[in-house]
Formats: sequence, structure tokens, C-alpha cells
Amino acid sequence: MPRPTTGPDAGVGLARLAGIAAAAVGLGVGELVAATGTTGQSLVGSVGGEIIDQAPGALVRTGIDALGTADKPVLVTTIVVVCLGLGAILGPAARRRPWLNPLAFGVMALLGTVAGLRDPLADDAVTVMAAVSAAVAGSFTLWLLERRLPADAVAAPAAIAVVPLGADEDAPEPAPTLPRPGVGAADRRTFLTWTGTAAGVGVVAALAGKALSGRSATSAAQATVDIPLPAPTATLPGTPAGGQAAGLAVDGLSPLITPNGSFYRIDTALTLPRPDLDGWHLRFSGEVDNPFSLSYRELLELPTIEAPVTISCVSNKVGGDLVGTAVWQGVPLTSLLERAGVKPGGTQLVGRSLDGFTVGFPTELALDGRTAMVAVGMNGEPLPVPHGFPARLIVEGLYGYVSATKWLSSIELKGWDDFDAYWIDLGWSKEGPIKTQSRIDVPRGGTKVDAGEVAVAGVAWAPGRGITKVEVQVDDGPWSEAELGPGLSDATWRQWVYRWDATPGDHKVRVRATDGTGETQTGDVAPPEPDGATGWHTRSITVRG
Ligand SMILES: Nc1nc2c(c(=O)[nH]1)N[C@H]1C(S)=C(S)[C@@H](COP(=O)(O)O)O[C@H]1N2
Ligand SMILES: [Mo]
Repeated sequence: MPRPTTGPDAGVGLARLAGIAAAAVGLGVGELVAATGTTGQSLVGSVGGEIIDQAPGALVRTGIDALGTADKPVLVTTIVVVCLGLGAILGPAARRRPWLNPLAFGVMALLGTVAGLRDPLADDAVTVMAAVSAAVAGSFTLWLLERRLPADAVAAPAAIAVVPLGADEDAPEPAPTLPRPGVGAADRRTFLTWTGTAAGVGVVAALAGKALSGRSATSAAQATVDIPLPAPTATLPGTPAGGQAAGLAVDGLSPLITPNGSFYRIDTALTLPRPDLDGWHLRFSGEVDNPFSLSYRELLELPTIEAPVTISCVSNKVGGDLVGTAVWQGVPLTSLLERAGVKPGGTQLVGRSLDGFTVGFPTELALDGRTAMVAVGMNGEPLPVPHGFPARLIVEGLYGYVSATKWLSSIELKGWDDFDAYWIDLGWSKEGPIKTQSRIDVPRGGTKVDAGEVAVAGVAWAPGRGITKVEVQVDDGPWSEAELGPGLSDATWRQWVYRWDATPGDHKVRVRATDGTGETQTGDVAPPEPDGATGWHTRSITVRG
């Protein structure tokens, strides 16, 4: 397609640019104003959050691990691109019908406002201010730019034809025409300068907003919190003084304790909740005799425990990496529930997050002796924001979606049948005990190894029951017992290694674990839905001669 320099088509092209630039200004100003709120919640973030919450169950369900990680930038990018695209449509349209300009920006502001008001992370007043400023700035920009559209583009006389700009030799030569003397080129340059400047303002405003919300009160508060506990690794068995908890020394094997920076992350939060710590309270309510609430300071002053616990996501596939082990530090649920006084009707413990996410599990599981806590620390640090700062639930033996509420805001006791938490409505099982699983970490799939001794190693977990045996099978041979690494507790995974005398050729290696009750992991293949994947993790390994 030849690129028009003048004429009606040039006018459309330039008006599109004006629309895109105006949309960029609207987006940028909206983000900047939204970032001034205490929570720093982004307007685009609120819209994305609303899309995640409104998306049909199946879509969110299949996207659970993706939504936890890679799809979030994709969603944000899509929203931005759609807004700019709407601008590209609006630009030319508003040239004919100027009233479309305020109307379109008004509708977008309304949508942003609705999403923001429904978003528990966004401050209502700030949302309205952000949406209104975005609409006014965007609409004004478009009005300004359209007044600067080159005169010939606006007049669009039929006689002026399209002049190809690119070296498009195949294209038929159109009747050569010249820009009208005195207008065209110079006007065009001025217009493009204005448009470019406007787009630049939009980008700078958006970046400033991002910087501002990143430097929120939360980050500052978190940096100054000192978790009143000793460094956790000191209490773990087999820990060299001041060092990491020791485990099996095999290259590529998951460490016994997963560092915070590489701990898997799964949640529906498009933008991280960054609570205003002064206003944050953990509330206990519902079927209890003494409802109460605690500030962050009050929570930190209570007696705490620390325990290594392996948590996993129900959407983890066989062999997947949505599982990790940390030393969690926090206040035991037993003491908090004792203080609240659970009534007989409070058979379900509902955890609610600042962003509206909910979990629910049988209250008795918090009281049966397993590790169950309101965690404030992870591996000796205050909870990192992506893992739930300021506080989250950790319950040994339960998948995260029924228990591990991050950015915890309240614990409510309800009847088992009176409430279904977030993922239950979307078709996942109401009860979520973690199934016994094992994974081969090394050798990696598809790698070639040399014949001779090969360390096949990985981790196996059955939190709450513990792991007593791991077996490895090569091709259709017998199951052979692997060596187990140090056991921190029944709540954590166990490393294992099998020293395989590898013979040249293509082999299949599979693993299965037996838990503390004596039950061996089933080889029946089941998908993660609705209550966790089963099957034996299998790797194809080529051994060189
Ligand atoms: N607020 C909130 N908490 C949440 C979730 C969420 O979407 N929102 N996801 C849960 C799920 S499905 C899992 S598996 C764990 C993951 O915890 P992590 O991200 O710290 O590994 O958090 C749980 N807590
Ligand atoms: Mo999960």
C-alpha cells in the first residue's frame, strides 16, 4: 500500500495518529493520577482485574498458571493496545462528528471508574479523579491535534490524489499531484511534532505513574519491619553454622529450601496489593464468640512459630514447578482461633484477601496439630509483596487455592455449606488436600548424558504425611529404591537421588513416591482439574555410547 502524503487518505492517516496520541495521553494521565493514591492501584490494573474476575470460568481455569505469571503482562499490553486502537478509530471519526470525541473518552472514563470502584485495591476517590483527568486530558489532546490537522488533509478535495511515498514499483503510477503551495508539507511537520509530543507526554506520564506506585508506602514499611525471630536456617537439621539448610549435593537438584526469589507465584492479582500498613488490620469475625482485629504491630507482638512447609498449587502438572518449600514464620491459627472462640457453626475457615480473593477449608484442619498459621515471614524476611505482605495463611497439607490466602485481610468463620470460595465457583474441588507427588529434576528432559553412573534426582512431597520411600523405574525394569535426602519434617518435600548405571540408547525414567501412611503414589493419569494432577513423572533420556 502506498503511503499517502496528502489528500483525504493522508487526512485519515494523520487523524488516526492524533487519536492514538490522544489515547496515549489519556492512559498516561490516568495512570499517573491513579498512582497518587495510597494503594497506588493502576486504572488499567483495575480494568484487567475486572476482566480476570468476569472472564468465563473455563478461561481463567485453563489460564491459572499462566495468569499467575506470563499472561499478566499480556493482558495489560492488550488493554493498552485496545485503547490505542480505539483512539485510531476515534481520530478520523471525530473529524466528521466532533461530539464523538468527548463521548468516547467519557465512555472509557466510565468503564475505568466502574472497574476501579469494584476493585478493592483501588481508592474510590482516586479512581474517579484518575478516570476524569484521563478523559479530560485525552479529549482535550484530540481536540487540540485535530485543529492542527494540515489544511489540505481536512479540506479533502477530491482532486487531490494519493502520491506513493515508498519505492513501490509495482503499484500503478497515480496521477501526480502536488501539495497545495504553502500548506501541506510544513503543516504536516508541525502536526506531527504536536502529535509526537502528545504521545511522549502520555508515555512519560505512564512511566512516572509506574515509578510512583512502585515507591509506595508498602515497600517503605516492609523495608523497616524486623521479624522478631532468629534466622530460620539456624534451627534446621544438618545446617552448617550460618549457612543454607544442607541437602543432597546434586547439580540441578531443587534446594531443600526454595529461595524467596525463585519461589513460584500464583494468584489472580494483576497488580500487587500494596496496603497502607497503618490502616491494615486482620479481622476475625463470623461464627465466633469474640470478634477482634489486630494491627500489623499487634500481630507481630504475639508469640510466633516457625516451620518449614512445602506448598503447592492444585494446577501444578505432573513434573511441574508450582511447588516450593519455605520456612514460614507466623502466629499459629490455634491461638488466634482460641482467642476468637469458634462457635459450633463455624465449620469453615474463610480467608479473605485485600483484593477480594477468598479461600475456605474445614476449621478442624487448623486445629488438628498440623502447622497452620498467619505467616508474616518467609525464610527469615518479612513476606515479600508477591507472596502476600503483610500476612498470609499457610496450612500444611492443603493446596494454595483452598488455604494460602496472600495479602490477608480477614478470617471469617462460616458454615461449610454457607460459602464457596473463589476457585470453588469455577469448578475446582471444595476440599483440597495435596496429593502425593514426585518430580525428576535432573537429568533435564531431552538431554543427552554419557553412559556410566548418572545421578537421577528430584523431590517428592506429601505434606502432612511425609515421604518414606521414592522409587525409580528405567524403561520396563523393576522399581529401584532411591536414596532420600535429610527429612526436615513431614510437612516438607524430600530430595532423592538414584545413581543409575546408564547404558547407551534411549530410555524412559519414571519416579513414584510412598507417603508416611504407606500409600504409594498412583500411576493413574489425571489432569489438575478438579483436585490435583496424578501420574508418574517420566523423562526421556538419551545415553551416548
Ligand atoms: N490473595 C490471593 N491469595 C492467593 C491466591 C490468589 O489468587 N490471591 N492464589 C492462591 C494459590 S492458587 C496458590 S497456589 C498460592 C501460591 O502462593 P505463592 O504465590 O506464594 O507461591 O497462593 C494462594 N493465595
Ligand atoms: Mo494454586
